[in-house]
Amino acid sequence: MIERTFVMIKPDGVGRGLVGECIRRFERRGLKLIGLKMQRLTESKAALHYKEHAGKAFYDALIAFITSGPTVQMVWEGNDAIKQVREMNGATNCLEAAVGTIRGDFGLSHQKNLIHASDGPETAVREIALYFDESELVDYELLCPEWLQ
Ligand code: FUP
Repeated sequence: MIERTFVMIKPDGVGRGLVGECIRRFERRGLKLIGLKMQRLTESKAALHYKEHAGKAFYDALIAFITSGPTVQMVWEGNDAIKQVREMNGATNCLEAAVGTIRGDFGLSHQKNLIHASDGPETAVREIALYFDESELVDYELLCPEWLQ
């Protein structure tokens, strides 16, 4: 089933010059980039993004980290995109992420884990709407989409 998922490259991913690497992986997999922007998150935006974690022991440090530098927001579309992107990112803690995933190949931290992706269909809808107007999502055809179904 064709799905949309929200992906964000975190301040460590931007600061380490891994934006292109992440985009390259998703593009080569066959996913379609339909939304893209860059911003430094305000505390209030970060609090909305991570509202499910409010009150947890790691919450304050997480908000400080995610607002510490620029981030890149993307919407990717494709067959089973939500699960496939999560698998390409790897386990939340980079120390437990499989080699071959973005976190397993480029990270060594639990908190500074380079990239975020929606964990389910409802989350994807909520997160896309948090960062993008529908008018900012672009409709176009990839070359040879029949190879990706
Ligand atoms: P994920 O779904 O992989 O983005 O992970 P979670 O929603 O469980 O956690 C959100 C972020 O909080 C993670 F990306 C990293 C951070 N975190 C910690 O710093 N410590 C923890 O114990 C758990 C999560």
